[in-house]
Amino acid sequence: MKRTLKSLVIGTAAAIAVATTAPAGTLDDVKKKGFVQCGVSQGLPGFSNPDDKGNWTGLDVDVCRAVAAAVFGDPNKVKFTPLSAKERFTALQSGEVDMLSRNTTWTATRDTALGLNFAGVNYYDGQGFMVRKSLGVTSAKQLGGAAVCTNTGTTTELNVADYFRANKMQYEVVAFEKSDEVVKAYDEGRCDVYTTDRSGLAAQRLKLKNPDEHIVLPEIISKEPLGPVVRQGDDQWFDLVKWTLFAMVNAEELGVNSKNVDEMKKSNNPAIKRLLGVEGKFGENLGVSNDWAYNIIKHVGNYGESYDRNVGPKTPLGLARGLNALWNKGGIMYAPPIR
Ligand SMILES: N[C@@H](CCC(=O)N[C@@H](CS)C(=O)NCC(=O)O)C(=O)O
Repeated sequence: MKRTLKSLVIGTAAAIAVATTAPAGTLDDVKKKGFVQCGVSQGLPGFSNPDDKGNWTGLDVDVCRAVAAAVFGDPNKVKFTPLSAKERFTALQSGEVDMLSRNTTWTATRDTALGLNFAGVNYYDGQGFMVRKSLGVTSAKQLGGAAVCTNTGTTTELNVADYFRANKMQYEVVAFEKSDEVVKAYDEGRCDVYTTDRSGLAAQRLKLKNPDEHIVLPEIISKEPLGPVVRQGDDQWFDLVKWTLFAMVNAEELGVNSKNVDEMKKSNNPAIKRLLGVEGKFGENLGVSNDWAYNIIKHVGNYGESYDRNVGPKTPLGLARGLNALWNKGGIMYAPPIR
């Protein structure tokens, strides 16, 4: 609690400083200290989750590891700071973390007034509702009068207010800062509905006593483009995080993955040559070595590999690619070209 208050004060000061003095140099700082400090969620299976040995995995964790691989050629040169939704922005503004990769929705306010920059989208999502099957509800439109469990400091809170107001339904919010408190309250029946990003519902459902007794309703009530975030005013670091994500998406599009990347270095395809640093000085222009993307792909994989490993149909989350499929495969995942 104390830390939250302190970082809130620092966070406010830093936000003002960001807006006026534009401090830079995160890449140099990261190189000097030898690791990336990455803000992640406190435990969201498939996205950022520690095992019993403190080893973090997930789609969001992979973005942190990919940045470490781009800077150091080593995906392990990263330290993780678990942050609640409420704490996350002050932690980034104050410099406690170098970047945030934590199921964070790109919104206008966050991208402007908070002094932050979104480096892209690593998961296109939308907000949904989960209920007990025994409630007998099949549509969110039947939720009038419900007690709704959710997290504080999120877009979720705001969307649910909009949705119930627009549909002229009464509701009661039961909100907590920590996600596990939300899960517990919902599981204990203190609320009828659990609402968050649909990917979050798929992840948190796994923590319930009897996951099969719950269903996610069909309505998707918002756009939640989730992606990594950096401080405003540091274009070099912004570029690096942005192009790390783009490299993973471009690698999938070009058919380059962690298994074939060494072979692919011999490819005649000029786009692959540029991606892997065989031609051009794209890494140098980012302030890292020219094999930056090779290192990302070799050690972390392309976007599709990361998706399949962490959240895809063969994982406990079982999320279909949907919107997150590549733009030429029916989705909207698209990266500008490396040239
Ligand atoms: N995408 C929304 C919601 C993000 C959010 O914090 N969701 C909760 C519920 S899924 C969460 O991440 N919990 C995991 C944790 O705090 O470790 C936002 O950016 O405001």
